[in-house]
Amino acid sequence: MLIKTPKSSDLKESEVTPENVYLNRRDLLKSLGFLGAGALLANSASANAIDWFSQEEKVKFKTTSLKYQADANSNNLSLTPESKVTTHNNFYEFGAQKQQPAELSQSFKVNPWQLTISGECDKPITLDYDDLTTMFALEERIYRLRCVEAWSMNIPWIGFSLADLLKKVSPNSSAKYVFFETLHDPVQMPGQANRRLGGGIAYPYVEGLRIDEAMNPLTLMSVGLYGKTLPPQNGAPIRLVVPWKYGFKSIKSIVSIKLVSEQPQTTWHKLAANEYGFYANVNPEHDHPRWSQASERHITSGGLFSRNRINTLPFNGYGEQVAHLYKGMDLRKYY
Ligand SMILES: Nc1nc2c(c(=O)[nH]1)N[C@H]1C(S)=C(S)[C@@H](COP(=O)(O)O)O[C@H]1N2
Ligand SMILES: [Mo]
Repeated sequence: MLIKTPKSSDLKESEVTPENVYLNRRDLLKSLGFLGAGALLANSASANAIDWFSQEEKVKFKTTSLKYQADANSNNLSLTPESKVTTHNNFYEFGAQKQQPAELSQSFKVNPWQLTISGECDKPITLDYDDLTTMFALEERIYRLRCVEAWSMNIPWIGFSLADLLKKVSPNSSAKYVFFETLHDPVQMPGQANRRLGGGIAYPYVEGLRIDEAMNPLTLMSVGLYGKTLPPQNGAPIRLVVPWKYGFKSIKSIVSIKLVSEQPQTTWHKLAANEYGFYANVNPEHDHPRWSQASERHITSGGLFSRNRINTLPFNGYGEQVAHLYKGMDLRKYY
């Protein structure tokens, strides 16, 4: 990583680094207060930033291939290319801009890892890193992912049903909801240490589902995508994928799953209850207060900014499998 005033003989950084990466680094430095109007990185704080970046470039995160069976579950959209799935992310723990998670998460440590399943159940367990990919038969599921910001992708995930995991701990009759927590580690997750970088949300990131939503066969615990273990920016080593809900429900890098009796607090709802509900079912008829949810920019192959606008489907196209969960509920009230 070169940040210096170029001599005319030197290559400019913009000539050796892809533009999106280059711009992104500048944005990050700016957001950390390192890039002023004139002087570039002349003090010791900025020297640390340089160390941090060169460190980060030495440690490249490695994915390994996973054995899985393909599931019948498919849809008629083409896949979003892997290069987009892994570079356009929302993972505020590693920065609130789309390219930052891929940039700033590459030295994230996922092994050892512990995932505890506890609360209202008879047999709580803690899974280690190896358990995550060996305890259950892995399946490939191609699911649409619809972000509340009105962009979408179509992603080949690998994982197992959350229901299989929950059955292992024998939930008791008080288990009405499931509460999920992301790792809290400000040393590894710069967005948790820096409010500006982390988008001003409270950490750890938390999410929740009603127990019947959690037990629905579509609800996936994902450990991989595109035939390999998850890269950190997509939520390694294990994340939730709930395809009929807005993407923010699909919490990443989970360390705790707790069966609880009351509806739990969730990160985005806490931040802006009028904009983000607990249910967050994809619903083209219920607009976000600041924008329409009737259509979405579907991210496909082509240049980074080549996107198709498609109509958003109720329950993101999974109504047949999940609409019955909400029978009799006013989905405008329970948004
Ligand atoms: N811990 C955590 N989980 C998270 C987020 C986050 O910022 N932190 N962002 C959510 C949002 S808004 C979306 S759209 C999806 C994006 O998943 P992807 O980056 O794998 O496409 O992750 C969700 N899970
Ligand atoms: Mo999102």
